[in-house]
Amino acid sequence: MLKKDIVEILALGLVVITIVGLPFAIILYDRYHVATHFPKNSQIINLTASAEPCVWTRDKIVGFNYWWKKFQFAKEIPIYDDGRPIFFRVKSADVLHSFAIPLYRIGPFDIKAGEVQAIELKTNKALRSTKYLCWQYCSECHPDLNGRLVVK
Ligand SMILES: [Cu+2]
Repeated sequence: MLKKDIVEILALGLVVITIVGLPFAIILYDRYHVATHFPKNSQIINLTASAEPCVWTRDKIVGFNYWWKKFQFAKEIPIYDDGRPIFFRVKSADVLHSFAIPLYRIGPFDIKAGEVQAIELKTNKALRSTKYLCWQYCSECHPDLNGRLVVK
């Protein structure tokens, strides 16, 4: 076997490892980030906005499933009024969105595609079920980009 063949095989192996391993590395990094940046007992609500299809979803949108576009709309998100801190980790799968919870004067926070915004639901009021929404015009379906936080 020539030295050139060995180098080609190693390069091919590196490409395959990168393609297969990168999604796992991203998922592991995401878990590490959550474990090290939020209090241990937090309620963490991952939300992703997408203009096409028009949803706020708790599904993880990653490269391969983005094209299937079958995400469950998070029309109702349970939150627990048990004293634990509540954090939203909000992302956009495509265009610039904006996240707000008007009742608690939270936001609007710009949500750029590919970035994660960590937003704490901090209030001195008792928790009440309320609406969350996209605050800025992001697409034709913008008026439908809203859901409810339901206190349990
Ligand atoms: Cu919008």
